Formats: sequence, structure tokens, C-alpha cells
Amino acid sequence: MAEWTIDTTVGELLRRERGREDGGKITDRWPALDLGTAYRVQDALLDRKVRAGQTIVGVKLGLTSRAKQRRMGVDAPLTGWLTDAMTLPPGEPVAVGELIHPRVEPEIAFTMGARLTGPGVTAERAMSAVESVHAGFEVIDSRYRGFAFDLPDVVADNASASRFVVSGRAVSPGGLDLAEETCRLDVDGRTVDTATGAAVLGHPANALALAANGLAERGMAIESGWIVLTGGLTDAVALQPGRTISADFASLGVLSLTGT
Ligand code: OOG
Ligand code: MG
Repeated sequence: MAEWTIDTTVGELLRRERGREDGGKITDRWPALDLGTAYRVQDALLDRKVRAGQTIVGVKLGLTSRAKQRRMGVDAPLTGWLTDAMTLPPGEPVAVGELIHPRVEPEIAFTMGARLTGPGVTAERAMSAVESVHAGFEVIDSRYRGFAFDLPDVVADNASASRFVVSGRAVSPGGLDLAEETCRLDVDGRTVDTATGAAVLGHPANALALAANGLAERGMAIESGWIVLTGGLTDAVALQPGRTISADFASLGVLSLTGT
């Protein structure tokens, strides 16, 4: 069989995304795929999307909470790219049939007011670059069967990114204690989980700092105006046609998402 390369991996992952088809782990076929190479796959995948007309609107963090790490069996955070094609206006339903096996997770989202460049970014410096804080949902949709992956697989697959929505309500970061910010997750009116912002690496600002420092190693920065999804606070919930998932945040407000 032909050898696996960055190019063939990008081609395979794009084919799965476009064909709404999952498949086996890349690392089963390319065991030498390491983390550094996986991020090169991720960047090459982004490049293909940008050349097809998409624009970068921000970054996402994944596996920043123990709830997510435990569920996915991977115990290290990672980052991925957000593009305009993934953006959902608040209130817009998600057509489940356009995706493979979407799951929804509540997240604390930042809009950046200043460029943030690592290395050495602290949580405090990260927070000072934030313009506003929002309630968010990420719709993840792994290109791997049953969301079964190792860290290099999920990094290559752009951290399972698929769609996201952030609340139109912008809250100023001053005066907020995001470690204490509570979030109640309801599915069709029934509460299934609760968490606080501390679930995300102790404070979502730590996730933002981690992203800035990680991107710096690849020669990039978090740009002013970008959106940053800091990672699922709770385990994700399967999106199904007719199902409504709501996140009720103490200070950030309520956000709902419905599958069709
Ligand atoms: C990986 C992406 C995780 C989060 O917020 O933790 C993620 C996955 O669970 O498929 O987006
Ligand atoms: Mg997420």
C-alpha cells in the first residue's frame, strides 16, 4: 500500500468530511504520525479550506476539561482552527443529516480585542487581550468511527471541529469570575449536567494562554477579532433531529441549539 503522507492524510480527512463518512484511525495506517506532523496535517487541511474560499475566524481548544478527556480517552489539550464556514448564527437549527455524528458541548467563548502572541503568555495577559465573553456551543463531528482516536489523529482532524455558535450577548470580562461561572446543560428541558468555568484548566484564561503559546511554537498568534472556544465544560451530547440542547450560564445567558 502507498505510504501515508501529510498530503494523503489531508485528502482522506477532507473526503470523509465532504462525504459525511467516518473511518478508521490514521495512526492505525500511519503509526509514526507524531504530534508535530499531525499539526502540520491540520495546518495543511486549513490551507486547503482557505484556498477554497474559507476564512479563519478563530481557534478552538479541545480536551481542556477532565470530563472531556475522560470521555475521549485522551488526556492532553489540543487546538484547532475555526473558519467562517463553521459559524452558525444564534438560533439557526443544525441539519443533522449534513454531518456524520454530531455532538454538542457548551463552552465559554472569547472575542479578542488585541493580538495575543506567545511564548510566555500568562492567564492574566491572555485575559487582558479579551474584548468580550460569550456563551457558546461547539458542534463536534469526528471524522473517525465512534469518535475513536489517539491524540495525533484528533489533532490532524482539526480537533473534530464542525460548527459553532456564540451568543450575540457580549459580556465584558471585567467583573466576571469565569472560574465560578456556572453552566447548566439541558436536553429537551431535562438537566443532564452542570459545570463551572474552573472545569476548563482551572480557568478558561489558562486555555487561551495555552493556545497562544502553542500557536507561537508554530510561528502564529491569536489575532484581534478572532473567536476562541475554550473547550467543552461538560461531556458532549448527541445532536438528533428534533432535539433541543440548552446551556444556561449564570452571567453569560442562555443559548439553545436544535437539530433538524
Ligand atoms: C475532540 C474535540 C474536543 C472540546 O471542547 O473538548 C473539544 C473530540 O471530543 O472529538 O472540542
Ligand atoms: Mg469543543
